[in-house]
Formats: sequence, structure tokens, C-alpha cells
Amino acid sequence: MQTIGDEYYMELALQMAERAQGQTGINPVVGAVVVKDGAVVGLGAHLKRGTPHAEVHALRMAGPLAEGSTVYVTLEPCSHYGMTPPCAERLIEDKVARVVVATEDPNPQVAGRGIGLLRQNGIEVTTGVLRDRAVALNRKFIKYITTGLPYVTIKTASTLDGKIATKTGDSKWISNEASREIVHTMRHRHQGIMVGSGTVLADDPQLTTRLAVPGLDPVRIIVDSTLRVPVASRVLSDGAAPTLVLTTEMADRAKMAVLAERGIEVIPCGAGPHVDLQLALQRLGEREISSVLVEGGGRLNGSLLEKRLVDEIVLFFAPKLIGGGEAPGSFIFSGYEKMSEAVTLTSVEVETIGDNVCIQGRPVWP
Ligand code: AOF
Ligand code: ZN
Repeated sequence: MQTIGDEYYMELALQMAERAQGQTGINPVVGAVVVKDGAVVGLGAHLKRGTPHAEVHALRMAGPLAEGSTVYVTLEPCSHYGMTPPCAERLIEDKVARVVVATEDPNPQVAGRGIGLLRQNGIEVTTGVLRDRAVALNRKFIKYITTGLPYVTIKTASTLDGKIATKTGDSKWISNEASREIVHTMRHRHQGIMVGSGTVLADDPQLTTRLAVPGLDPVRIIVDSTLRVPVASRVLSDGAAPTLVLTTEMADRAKMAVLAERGIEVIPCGAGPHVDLQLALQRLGEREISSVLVEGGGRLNGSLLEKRLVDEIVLFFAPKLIGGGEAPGSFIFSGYEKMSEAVTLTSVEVETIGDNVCIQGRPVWP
């Protein structure tokens, strides 16, 4: 049964987990709080894959005070031996009285067994406290652990007339500096960053996390069906972060070898002529890339949208108008005939960032 104070302590556990976003790899972000006789006696968060889980850090801090305590944890305690031993067993050993869980662990190796184990050992378990927030926080983990495919976020920065560059290809800058800061935090929170070959040719971007703190660099993923990106481009030559190139079986073997020599993995995805994007996501998942931020251009965005491979869209709009029939839009694909066929965003959030507007949501197809 939920008691007064449960949301208060779960809130603290969620806040710690939120701060660890981007640094746990394919693992979820998790926070834990140990409360005894009305006082917090232990705090913990899972910080990095292969290191202790949130509950273990918090229980270590609590020491002997863990006995008879209530432990708040944002994800069901694990019941399996992974890179670390099961947290449910540790909670039982430490004789905690009650465990409050925000949401169940969708990992098929756990999936309710952690909660079951606690209950079998006489520990009172309450579930569902601030569940929606806990689920939203681990949306990338949840998709990856249940499908093996990375969570795909498309980010665009466009003018009010939906353009991502002028008719001559100029795009620096469309969104304001504060919006660009947010994008760098988004890079930190994804394991991969994906662009099409056209974007590399037009902008020669670095695709690293530079402006914001903290900042881990995602793996750079270039979608290049014909291997036309020059080896001198920054993503292929600066060594600032690992780079993967997704191409097709039709790609030039000699160029593949040149890239391989430079330590760049080239992954053929399908027979061609275009990269099979569904297969590409599968290949990325196999390499333990559980989230991908797509930063364009319009063709890659359009293809992913048309193939329904997108989990989330974040659009930044700047109060500018540039016109030009040839100026690229943010989603280029053959398009629908009727408004009733339109892709719609749900769970929409709107935020103003100075004079820019950020709209984000989850696409649904009719
Ligand atoms: C918890 N608390 O803090 C986390 C959990 O390889 P391992 O040992 O790190 O196990 C990873 C799995 O454990 C992960 O897929 C998820 O099911 C769970 N993560 N569980 O009780 C934590 N990070
Ligand atoms: Zn665990």
C-alpha cells in the first residue's frame, strides 16, 4: 500500500537517475533512496554499465541502518546475475522491511522476478509510485531491451517555413545558441548520432558533444549508400569519436578497405541501391548502440519517417523565413495525398527557448 511520503522519496530517486542519463550505455538509469525512521540514510544511482547498481550504492551507504528500512527504487530490483549480482538478493540479505518500486523491469531476465523474490522473502513491496515518469525516463532502455533495436530520435532545426538550409545550402545558423546547447545535451544522451552523406558533404560536421556539460560523444554513424563521403571529411579523419559507415553491398570494395584501414567500420545493410534502414537499426542494436539521434538531412529524416522507424521527434523552429523552392525541408519523402494520412505527434510538449520554439512528441501513423 502506498503511504504518505512515498512520492517525496521517489522524487529524489528519480532526480538522481535523471542526472545519470547518457552515461549508462545500454543499461537503464536508476536511482535508489534508503529511509529509516523518517531520515534518509542512503542514496545511490547506477552510473556506468559494469559498475554497481543503484540499490547497492545506497545500501552500502546505509550500512547496518538498512535493516528494517524502506528502500525507494525507480526500477524493479534485478533478480539475475549480469555484470553484477542480483539486487533483490542484496535487499533480502540486508533485511530491509519494505521496497517501493516506480516501475517493473522489462528486461526478460527480470520481468517481475525481482519483485516476486522480495515478496517471497517477506518484504513488503509497493509498485507504481511515479510510474509514468520512471517509464519516460527509461524509454530508450525499454525499447532496446524488448526489441534489440535502438530508440530513434529525429532532431531538426528549421525556419518557420520548414527549411533546414537556404537554396544555396547555407544553414549556419538557423536556431539560436540556447537551442544548440540543448542539442548537445541530447547528443550526450544518445549512444549514436546519425547523418546522411549529404549532410557530411554540405557541412563537414564534427558531430561531437561540445557546448554543454556533461558531454560524452556518441558514435558517429554516416548513412552513405555509395561511399561518396570523402576520406578527408572530419567525421572520417579527425578521430574525435568512433565512426561507423552504413552502406550497401553495392559499395566500392576498394573504398571500404581504405576506410577499414583507418579504423572505420563499414557495415553493408542490404543489396542496395539504398541503405536498408530497418536492417541498419538491427546492425546498430547488435553493436550495443541502444539509442540514435538523427540530425538529418531532410532525405534521411524523410526515409526514416516513411518507414516508421522513428520513436521521437524534436523540432526547433526559429522565427525566420527564407523561401526558395529548392531550399531543403526537414522531412523529404514522396508525401501523402490526404491529411487523414498525416503522421501525427502525440504526447506533445512545447517549450520556448528565447525566440525559438521547441516542439517534441512521439509520431503515430494512421
Ligand atoms: C537494478 N538496479 O541500478 C540497474 C538495473 O549487467 P548488469 O549487471 O549491469 O545488469 C543490467 C540489467 O540490470 C539491466 O538490463 C536491467 O535489467 C537491470 N538494471 N537493475 O536493480 C540498477 N541499473
Ligand atoms: Zn540490480
